[in-house]
Amino acid sequence: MKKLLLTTALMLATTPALAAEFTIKEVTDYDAKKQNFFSPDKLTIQPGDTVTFENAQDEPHEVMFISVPKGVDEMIMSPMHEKKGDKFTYTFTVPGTYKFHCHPHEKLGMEGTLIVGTPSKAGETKMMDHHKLAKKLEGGEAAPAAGGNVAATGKVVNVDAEKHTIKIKHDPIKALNWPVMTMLFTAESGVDLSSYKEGDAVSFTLKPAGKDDYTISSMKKN
Ligand SMILES: [Cu+2]
Repeated sequence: MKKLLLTTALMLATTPALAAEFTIKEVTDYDAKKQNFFSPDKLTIQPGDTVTFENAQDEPHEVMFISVPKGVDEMIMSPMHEKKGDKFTYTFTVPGTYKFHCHPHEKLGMEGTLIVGTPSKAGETKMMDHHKLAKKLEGGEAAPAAGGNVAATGKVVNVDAEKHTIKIKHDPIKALNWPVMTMLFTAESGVDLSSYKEGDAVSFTLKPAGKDDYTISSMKKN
């Protein structure tokens, strides 16, 4: 056995490394502290390796590379992953540091880092103007930066009045670049959730709460 291991080690040392394949899952977990995340959100691979981004459930996610090594001359971006199992595969050849996020969940902190070979040093990466590109692809107007409150509509999925949380399948929210998503929101203490139930059509206001979060500051039935 020892001899076999040694032989294998020698083979690895003398033959070029085979390209490896990795998977990063796009996860929505309403019980997690951060509801939308990449798993893993940090990964180191070698040049020539392939990464598949795969949706773990039927919630929409979309991978966009926002910062890449200067030698990369194309936009690395997946189509919208609407369904469980939707995936996007890319082979990384240029060494350095790559940062990516999920476009719909950008403002909710769904992001990750990929190192190919060795990390980039300061000044060796460039930002990708993905918002301009997304605008082109969607053929619409760029959404205004969401500095303040945002009006939204949707349908109630379920309510936990005691915890002050409500799960809503919201309509597209242009101001945040959000497609239809089912999301768990916390309501401010002044919002009484006890009168809402599954299936209610609602209008509500989202208020920025910290870097990656929004709370419901007002709500009414339609
Ligand atoms: Cu996402």
